[in-house]
Amino acid sequence: MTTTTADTTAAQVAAEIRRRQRFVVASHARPDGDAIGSSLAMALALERMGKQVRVVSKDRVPPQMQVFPGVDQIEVVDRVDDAGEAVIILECGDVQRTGVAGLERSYVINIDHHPGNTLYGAMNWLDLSAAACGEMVFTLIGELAVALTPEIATHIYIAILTDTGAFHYSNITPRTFDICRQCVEAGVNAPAVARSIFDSNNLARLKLYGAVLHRMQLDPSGRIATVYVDQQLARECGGTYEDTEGLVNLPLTVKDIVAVAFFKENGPGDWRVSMRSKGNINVNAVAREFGGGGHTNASGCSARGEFADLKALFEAKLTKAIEDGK
Ligand SMILES: [Mn+2]
Repeated sequence: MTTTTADTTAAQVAAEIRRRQRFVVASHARPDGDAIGSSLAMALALERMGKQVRVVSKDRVPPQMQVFPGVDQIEVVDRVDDAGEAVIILECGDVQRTGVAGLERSYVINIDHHPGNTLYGAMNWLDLSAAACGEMVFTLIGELAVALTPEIATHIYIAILTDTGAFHYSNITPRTFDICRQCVEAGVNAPAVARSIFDSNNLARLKLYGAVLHRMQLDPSGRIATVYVDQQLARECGGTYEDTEGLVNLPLTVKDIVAVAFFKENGPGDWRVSMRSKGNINVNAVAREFGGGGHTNASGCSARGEFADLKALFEAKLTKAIEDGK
């Protein structure tokens, strides 16, 4: 059965999974906790059903995630030649976000919680109310009647913990905590997971945080923080760009700061912009103006130009987002 609308249910997805044997599971490039957790929870559940499954990723798993079960089975690839009987794509608003070629040759099951999903699958199951794609995978695993092992539960928990900004974002619902409760009952060591993900810094990273925060600038209202890092600063501190993951969240620990734009220079005049916000301030709307996306409180996009010009531009966009969120 092929559905072209987003009205699909978890039960329909489960039915399509049951009738197939060989799967590829993929998520987005530069995988985050939801991408990795959702993919591995899905893969581990399929394996328990006796299915064959490959997990592929365009980019490697960040170091702080490498300690978790099953991470070593993720294949870092640019393309797949044999996409199995079905490809399950998690967490991707469009198929290009995987960064992996050849996936669309198979029967694509698109499972996502991002607004603006392009419905690229043969089957499209969307739930914009899910705090993490991991919540959807949890529901699907229940439909498939696979028991919640400690390993599967750990990956669901990682997905939720990271995609809610450690329970800071406005996407949280009672269901979020109900799923987390069931994960902890199934054996998740919640403090150990949090320590691994959030407290695995090295000294170079901490120094880089310090240098970047030292250059932080506030808009005249004091509500919007702008931080930026270029290759030279990263080198001087002995850190890498990978070490700046998580830094974007730090300015929001200041009570009066409600939105952050974090600029990373990829090359001359070529910037990756990550944004974070509190409450109803919709940084996804800002990111989408620049061809990016994400969620209300956490989004990203690319932008070209001089830093000073981009800083002014994003401050103006974020000021409008603050006003729209009131
Ligand atoms: Mn997600």
